[in-house]
Amino acid sequence: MPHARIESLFEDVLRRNAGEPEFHQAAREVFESLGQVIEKHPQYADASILERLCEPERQIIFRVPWVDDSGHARINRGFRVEFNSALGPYKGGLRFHPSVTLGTVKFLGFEQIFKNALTGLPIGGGKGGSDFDPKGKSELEIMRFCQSFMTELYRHLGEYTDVPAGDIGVGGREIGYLFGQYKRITNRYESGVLTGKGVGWGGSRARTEATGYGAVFFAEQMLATRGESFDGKKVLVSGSGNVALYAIEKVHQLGGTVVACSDSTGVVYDRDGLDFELLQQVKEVERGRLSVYAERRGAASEYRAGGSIWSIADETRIDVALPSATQNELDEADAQVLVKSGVVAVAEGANMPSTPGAVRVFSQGNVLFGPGKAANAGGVATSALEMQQNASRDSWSFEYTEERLAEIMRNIHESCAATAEEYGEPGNYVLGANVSGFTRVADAMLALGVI
Ligand code: NDP
Ligand code: 2IT
Repeated sequence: MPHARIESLFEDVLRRNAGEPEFHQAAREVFESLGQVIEKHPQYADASILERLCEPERQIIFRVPWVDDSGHARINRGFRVEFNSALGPYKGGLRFHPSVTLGTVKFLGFEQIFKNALTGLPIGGGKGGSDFDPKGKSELEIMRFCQSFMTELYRHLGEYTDVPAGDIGVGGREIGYLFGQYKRITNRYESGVLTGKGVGWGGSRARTEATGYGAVFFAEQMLATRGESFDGKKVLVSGSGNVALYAIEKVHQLGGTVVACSDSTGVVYDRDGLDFELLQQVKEVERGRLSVYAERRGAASEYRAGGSIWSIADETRIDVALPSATQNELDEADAQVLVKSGVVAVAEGANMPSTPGAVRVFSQGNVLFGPGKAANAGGVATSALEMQQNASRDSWSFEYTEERLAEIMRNIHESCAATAEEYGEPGNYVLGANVSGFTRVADAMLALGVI
């Protein structure tokens, strides 16, 4: 840590949040960028802005009881961490995955504060979820779970208070059940209380595509600083969920070729490029596994059960990597393989997918590295556009919404690049994103007083 006060504050974060290593990791990464800012602006330290930022405004933990198809009562744990509302209502997704703990939700909520500030839109930071595992559950079990989850959470939500959306394991189907239950309990058709809704009932066009498209737009901007584009580039995209899928589509539209993607059980490697339509059919429509995609694709596809997607860079030259599955999925050794392969740009579609060691390797290797809070901000930004449409009872075209998204990603890139330059580290998007996001939230917190 570059600064004594920040160092001692980080010790406090460790002590006050024991057993939450992902939160520690996210906080450490932001703190490491803030030395110069704190020196330059003593008013932030005087008002204990960092201390306040690390303490969520409110944390809600609740029991989620539901009945499975065989009639057994099942219990999960629900979370919502309302981290910071200096810039707007708490905003951030819900994650349903068996690995979810309070620490997971806190790391995601903390990242979300700065990400949302970077969008320039009026949204605060929050995150939620449950250790519920949607895998292998029937449609009715998913519905009952979502209804029970909302029966407890609804009292904390509202379009001016807290506006959840999707994340891992939560997509349009789950948002539908959650919204239905909210509407039923409150007797209000309050469209702006959730985002990621279906286009036919208050959702925004391009929200489904927004995170993946946005990550590719961000990478495109980074490449442009070196006079390069996606045209002819060979790309790896990890994951095969919402973010990965639409990152793949956009890379192909821009003339690049995505040769591999993955899920938690394996990797598909298609030397001549993935078949986006087939992938979308298997993953989004049929909710199938990647192994099914590989089977249907036949000789054009190789399925590697349990394999690592990054090791493909050991076999063939890779130009761009877009980690889009989950946290800490790309470690130092993976980063070394990518750098050796000649990778020029990495943009994080997922939240914190690269370990600190991996980020160091990219930086030493002069790789353009777009951290998640900048590169994947297109999803939440388009959620804010959905809130705008809901507030005006309007519905925009796909083309208009996508152009707004592209413009927001250009602005985020510009403000990260300009801030990095101002702080003497041109090209350091980690520093640029952390300082730029922090400054916007900190200035609003100063203006609002000690609350
Ligand atoms: P999905 O649930 O649609 O897809 C998740 C993908 O990641 C699946 O392929 C899944 O494989 C894989 N995955 C999840 N957990 C693990 C794990 N522990 N180990 C290995 N693979 C895993 O989620 P999203 O695409 O929405 O989210 C992906 C990432 O993007 C997350 O980090 C999320 O926080 C981030 N993000 C999402 C946004 C959004 O708008 N949805 C916005 C910004 C960031 P499997 O099916 O086998 O579990
Ligand atoms: O990590 C994220 O930014 C999201 N999961 C999207 C949040 C949102 O409110 O759209």
